[in-house]
Amino acid sequence: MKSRRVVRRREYLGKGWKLGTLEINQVASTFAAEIRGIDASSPLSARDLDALIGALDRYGVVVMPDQNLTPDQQISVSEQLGPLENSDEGSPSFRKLRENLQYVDGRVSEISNLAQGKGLLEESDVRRLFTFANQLWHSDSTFRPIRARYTTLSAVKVPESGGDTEFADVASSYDALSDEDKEEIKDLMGVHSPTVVMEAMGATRPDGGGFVSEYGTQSRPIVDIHPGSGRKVLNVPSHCSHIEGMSLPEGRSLLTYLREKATLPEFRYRHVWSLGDFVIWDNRSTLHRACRFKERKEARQLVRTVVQDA
Ligand SMILES: O=C(O)CCC(=O)C(=O)O
Repeated sequence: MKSRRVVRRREYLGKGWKLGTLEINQVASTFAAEIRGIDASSPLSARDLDALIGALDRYGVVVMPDQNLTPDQQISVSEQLGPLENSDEGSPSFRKLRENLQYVDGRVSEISNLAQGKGLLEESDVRRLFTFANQLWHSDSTFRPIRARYTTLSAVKVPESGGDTEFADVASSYDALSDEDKEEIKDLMGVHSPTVVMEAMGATRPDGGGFVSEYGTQSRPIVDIHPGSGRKVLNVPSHCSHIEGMSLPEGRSLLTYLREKATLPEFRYRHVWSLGDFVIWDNRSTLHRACRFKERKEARQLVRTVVQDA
């Protein structure tokens, strides 16, 4: 087997890079890459895994077209990246809401508007809430004690139009902040909770009550350092409800300002799904959101795993 040094040797192809056996083409101005030459349906060699993690450190979002993974294959490749979040071990009420639509294994879930993989969800189905809540910029599971390192999505059904996923590069957007802004936020801690997003959507539980976080809240730095790239990143997802030591309005005013800076159009990549696409993103260096589509008319089904930052 070739050494790690050989894997890391990069060859410029004119439009992209060849890294080991992988061909890597950046697809947005500051981040996000399409990777070819990898077969995610079989166990990745140490070399490909190393190159994939290197690409995630560098590009934040990695798109692998034409993979057509089964849920079991998706679980296997995800587990090569780290331990998986398991909805069977999540909080009981969110687990109920998130109830897997088709899969019984808690390591895999669906982003889907299909009931049991068949007809569209009833208009009153509470699971539709996730379709709406995911339209706010976020980073996965920052409100849980163990946040998400990577999320993977595999496209099983895609609508005729809309339903894209948009990503923002929060390392480059941090770099673009003024020195004054960087100084102001350098030591701040944000407080994360799942309920703030439900409140922002005006959502109530089926019984009409409000949402309560069974995870409590999590304090996380507003400016974090990405361990893979060493770059500073802006950690301001919509689940960040307020800032420690600031009044609610003052903290929310600053968070709104920073979220706008974090998601400026020049730091975005919009992924238009094709059947069989397999996309992995690093939640520590990106924000993401789902884009609207005609969810009362068309089916959209993406299979999802979450690799814990553990
Ligand atoms: O449905 C999408 O496009 C995004 C899904 C999402 O927000 C998530 O998996 O956390």
